[in-house]
Amino acid sequence: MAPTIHILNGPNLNRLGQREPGIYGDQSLSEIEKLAGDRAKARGFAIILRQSNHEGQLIDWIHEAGDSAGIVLNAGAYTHTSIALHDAIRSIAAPVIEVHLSNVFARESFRHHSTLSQAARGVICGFGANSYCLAIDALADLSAP
Ligand code: CA2
Repeated sequence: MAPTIHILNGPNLNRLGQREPGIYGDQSLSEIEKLAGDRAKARGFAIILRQSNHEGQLIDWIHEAGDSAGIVLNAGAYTHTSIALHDAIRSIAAPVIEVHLSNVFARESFRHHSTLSQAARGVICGFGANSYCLAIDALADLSAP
């Protein structure tokens, strides 16, 4: 059976494609998920796709994915505030790749700090929807024998 990876998206990412295309691109979350699904399949993974606007729900899903082949996590603005998500990442064995559509370092200073990066296996930002595909490639490389 194919190993499973989880793509978890946080608050407001369900609004993609409707506003601020100059920052986040013009694709909807469903379109990004389709792209990620295709890449995951090409890299031999089964994929679980989820989005929530609620921190506790994201924490529960991180726990659930704890023994999977990995998590691609765009925690939205919780990236910059959430010690609970940091602790959730540290509480599981699966590698977590933090992703962002935008280059957060080229934006407002409150986006320059991530509470998650220290706990994550790696961080990819600034490549739009391709950030997710690059993260899936990274998980595939990590699982390679
Ligand atoms: O660049 C990213 O992927 C972010 O994680 C997106 C978050 C933001 O808070 C992070 O700093 C960087 C925002 C999620 C989407 O917010 C929208 C805002 C306007 C229109 C549509 C979505």
